[in-house]
Amino acid sequence: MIRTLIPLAAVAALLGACSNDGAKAPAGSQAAVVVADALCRPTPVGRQATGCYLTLTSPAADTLVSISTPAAGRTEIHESKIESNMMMMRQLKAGLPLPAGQTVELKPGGNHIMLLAIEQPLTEGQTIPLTLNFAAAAPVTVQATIGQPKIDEYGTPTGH
Ligand SMILES: [Cu+2]
Repeated sequence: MIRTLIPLAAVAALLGACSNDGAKAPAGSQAAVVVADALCRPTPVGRQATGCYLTLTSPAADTLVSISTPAAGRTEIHESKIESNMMMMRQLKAGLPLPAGQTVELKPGGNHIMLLAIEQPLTEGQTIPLTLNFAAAAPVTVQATIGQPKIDEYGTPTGH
């Protein structure tokens, strides 16, 4: 097992070295996590919770540990799983791992940010700030649009 892993690790190191040659990363500067396409669903009538989706690309291995926003009393990072035909959500208490250089997608039916204890209903077209806190990188604040995602929990296009 170890014998087969060593050559793979060597190849990975070479590939890593190659891609680093082209990147302009001045020594001492901490590269920021890139956050894109932040979207939160409107709060359903009478509900104080909703889900948010976005993509994260961290240049170095890191962990999304928490989210802060004035729009919600509490936030959690959730995973979704279909169990016995039911969509179940569970909190990722240790945060969401971000492998180096990989785009991690938070989307309906997958990992997502849960806003809880929302006092002011979130309505379509509004924007709210989301601050993402990481284990190593500096926090990043993005403006999330309130709207319906293009796919539902089961990956079916919603027509939005
Ligand atoms: Cu959830």
